[in-house]
Parts: sequence; structure tokens; C-alpha cells
Amino acid sequence: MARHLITSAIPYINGIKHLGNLVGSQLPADLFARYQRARGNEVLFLCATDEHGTPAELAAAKAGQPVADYCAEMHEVQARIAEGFRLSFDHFGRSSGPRNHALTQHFAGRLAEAGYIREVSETQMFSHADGRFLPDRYIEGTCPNCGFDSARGDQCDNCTKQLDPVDLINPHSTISGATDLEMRETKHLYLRQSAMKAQLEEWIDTRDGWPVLTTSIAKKWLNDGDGLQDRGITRDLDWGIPVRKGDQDWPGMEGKVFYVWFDAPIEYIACSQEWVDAGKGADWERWWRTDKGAGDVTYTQFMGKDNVPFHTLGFPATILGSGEPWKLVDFIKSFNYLNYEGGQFSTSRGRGVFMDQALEILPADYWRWWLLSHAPESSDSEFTWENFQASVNKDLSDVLGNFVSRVTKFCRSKFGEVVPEGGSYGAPEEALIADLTNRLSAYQAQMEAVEVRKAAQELRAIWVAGNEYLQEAAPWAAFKEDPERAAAIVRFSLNLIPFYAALSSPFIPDAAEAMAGVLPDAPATWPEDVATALSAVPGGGAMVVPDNLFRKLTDEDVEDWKARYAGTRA
Ligand code: B3M
Ligand code: ZN
Repeated sequence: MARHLITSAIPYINGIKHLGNLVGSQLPADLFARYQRARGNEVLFLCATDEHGTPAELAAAKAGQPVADYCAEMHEVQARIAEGFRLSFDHFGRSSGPRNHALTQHFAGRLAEAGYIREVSETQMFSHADGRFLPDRYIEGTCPNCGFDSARGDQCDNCTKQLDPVDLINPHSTISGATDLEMRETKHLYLRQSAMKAQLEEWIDTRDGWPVLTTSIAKKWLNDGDGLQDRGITRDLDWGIPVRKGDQDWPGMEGKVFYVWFDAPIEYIACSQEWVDAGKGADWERWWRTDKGAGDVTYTQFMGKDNVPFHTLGFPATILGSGEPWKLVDFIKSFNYLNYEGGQFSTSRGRGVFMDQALEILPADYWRWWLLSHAPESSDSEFTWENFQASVNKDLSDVLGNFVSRVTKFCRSKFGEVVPEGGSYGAPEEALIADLTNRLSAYQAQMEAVEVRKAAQELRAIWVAGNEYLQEAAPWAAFKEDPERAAAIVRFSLNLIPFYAALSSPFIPDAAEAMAGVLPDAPATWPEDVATALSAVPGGGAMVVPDNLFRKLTDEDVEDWKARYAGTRA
């Protein structure tokens, strides 16, 4: 039995994610986790909310809530939506929890001891009225370029020019409105990634079969301009993990917190500790410490392409620099972007479909199927309502749903609610078994390689093959002349349903469960051998006609939804 550690990039706490976020990390990670479990392997699948940083503070302020309360509430909201999408995390943790505090401070201490941290003096805007240094986004003023009067300290939203807070005319604090700001000296910690460049490069060069998207982004950052840059890992914020060296104070760093991107990946490890604390597991070290049994773990990470630099360089630098035997990632699966109806999904403008809205209009399986079968792997991809309607109606309703409904209803009308006896399998059944044997191994190979679209194509082809078999074998015609032959065709077709249930379960878990209920006596395991699987339930076994698996999406549905999600979400 293989052991798979699987993590999805942890979504920011500051709002509900859209379908583009979902397909870039959590959903394909879930697909892989479900597949590995179905194959009988041991899986630890982790995700969490990413709760620190300026965006969390800003969102809480906008909601008029203390940031800790806001995060606690939004975590519950995201957890409920994740359940709605059937994301099968073994634990959904929180980066603001005590475990991540301790572990982040531990790593910082180890890195400091190893000489991988340096202190840098910088000048930064200090607000007397607020009694704190202000992050760039907390300062607004008039844009020196276009005259726009609410340009932010990092960028002007009107003319898009990148700015420094000192460039702004009449700057003020967005927290208090105060204008008595002064540039003051402040100290920050930098992680000396440049000192680890050779080590990181060697590690990346020796990774086997990583997606081009992943390695090309890593290489670009390693070799851009002057090469890998050191990275500031502290911030002047209230909300975050206090800067400490392990459990010791860090002189000069009072009142500062670690940068959100320093602590967020460490949450992958802390999350496994939370999983143990929650009583769901006994031992986290055998997943993470190569000196404590994690040597045989395969670790796969899932993320959007914008997160690749932090996972190929930043987090590995933290791990390698610690000098401790932590498990490094084995395979990084990254995704391009999903666009929405000729433009981008936009959280700020409410353009596109967000996870909560999606579940209000259709069950999870519809979305899971479309998103995974159109995953933005080799390039960006685009969601359009027409395409969604066509895929759902064709793949799910006409091919899979129709197959299940025809076979079960025909069986009930001619043989009753029981697997029919009599007759035997012949050449058409053998041909399908041979075809499905090839397709099953192709499907497994694509799933092992995390080729999401290709796996979906193969699964669709497996459904189509059954449909074509049924069409040609035509038990309704055979029944008139040779009822025994018709019984054999129906028995064979019925046995295809639990076979489809097992194979489809990583993509469409709810429909898979409904399909598995058709022959309650069928084994609920992965079909290791097609011929065996397709004669698993002999004549006489119980047969239950399920409700329709999928409904067809009408033109009216699509018109309505298109108008609703064009962009005005509050
Ligand atoms: N929260 C960014 C994102 O949601 C960030 C990922 C952290 S992974 C450690 O895309
Ligand atoms: Zn401007």
C-alpha cells in the first residue's frame, strides 16, 4: 500500500472563492485524493484557510469585525462550501492556529541559527495617530501621475502606475484618516534565499517529470535578473504570528509579525498536527519527518501558477535551511487560469460564478465534471454557459445518465427488480471487456500522472463504450426472439453500473454513490480486472432503479444564469 500526502494551496480567508480558484487547487487535489483512496492507498489530504496578512485585516475592517472573529466566521463559511463541493479533506485547518504559530517560530529560529536570516534596516511610513507603521495599501493620496485622489501607496487604481507611498501627494492613513505621517527607520528580517540558490537549483533539476509550467516558473525566478533574491519575511502588522526565535524573544522585532507567505506553507505541516489534535489521526510525524517514517510518503501539491514560486523556492528554502529532516514535495501540479465568458473572473467586481452561488443553482457533480474535464492545464481555459450546458447535457445526461436509466428501467419492465438469469456472454461482451481493459489502464495511467483532462476524456470514452454496446446489443429487440440473450445483455449492462460507479467516483462522487446503489450486492472496490467486475453480480441479485442521475440544462436556465452572474455581486 502506497502512502500519499496531498495538499491543496490554502485559500485566503478574505472572501468566497470563485470557480477559477476552485479548479486551480482544491478540486484537482480532491480528485487525486479520492482516486488514491479508491485504489486502496493510504492518503492524508490537507487544506486550510490562509488567515494572515493585510487582505485579512482589510476585509475584517470592511465587515466591521475584529479580525479574529472575521476569520473564525469565514473559516466556517469556507468549510461548509467545501463540504458542498464534496472536497474530502482529512482536515481543513487554520493558519492562525496555535500549531502554526509555534511551528513558524520554530522554523524562523532554526533558519537564524543556520545563518539564513539577515536583518535589514528600511524606512517606512509611520502614523503617529495610529501608533504603527502602515503597509503600503493602508496609505492613500493623490496620484502624482494622473491626479486621481484615492491612489494607494502601492498602486494607482486609476492609471495603474506602480507607486511608492512617498510618491503620493497629501498622503493619509486609511485606518484613521490621519495625515501626520513620517518616514521612519524600521528593521526587518530577510530569508537569504540567494545563499541557497545552488541547493534549490539542484533540487529542482533532479525532480522527475514535473509539469513544464511548474519548472519553467521556478527557473525564471531562479535566474531572472540578478538571480534568486532574498525575501522579506516580517511585516509591521498587528494580525499575524509574532516574530520570535523558537520560544525566545527576538530583540528588535517587538510588535512585528511574520509575512503571510512565510507562515502559510508551514500550515501544511501544522494542519497535520491539527488533524491529530482533532482526534482524526494518531501520528503526524510519519507523514512529515523522514527520520520518523515519512521516507516512503509521496507528497503531491496542487496550486495555481501564481503560487508556484513560493512552493518551488520559498517553502523549500525554509525546509532545507532548517537542516532538519522534513519531507520535501515530490510533485507539484500547477494550473493556468480559468476565464469567464470572454474576460476574467473578478472577485472585486463580482464577475463570474462564486462557489456558494454555484451550489445554489446546481449540485456539486455538475460543476466538478465540467471544471475537471476543462481544467486549465496546458493553457488558460474559459468557462462559457453554452459550453457548460453542452458538456453537462451530453456527457452526464445523454451518455452516462441515459445509460443507467435505460438499462435499469428496461430490466424492471421485463424482468422485475432483480438481475436477470439465463443466457451467457458472447462475442460483443468479450469485445467490450477487451476495450475496457485497455481503457481502464489508460485511465489509471492518466490519474497517476495527474493529467486531469486526459483522465476525464478517458472516463467519458469508457461511458460512451458502454452506451454503444447497449445500442448495438439492443436487448429490447433481442427480447422478442431470444429472451435468454436479452437477459444476458441486461445482466452484463447492469454490472457495468457499479463498474462505472467506482471509476467515476473521483470525479462525480454523488452520482457514483447513486450508481453503486443499483446493485447493492456488487463489491464496493476498485475493479482490478474488468471481466471479473462485469460478472460480479450473477442472476438473482437485487436491482434498484435509481432516480434520474442528472437533469438537462435548458436554454432558459442558461439565459437566466448568464444574466445573474455578469458582475454586480455585493
Ligand atoms: N493563499 C494564495 C491563493 O489562495 C495563497 C495560497 C497559499 S498556499 C500556502 O491563491
Ligand atoms: Zn494615477
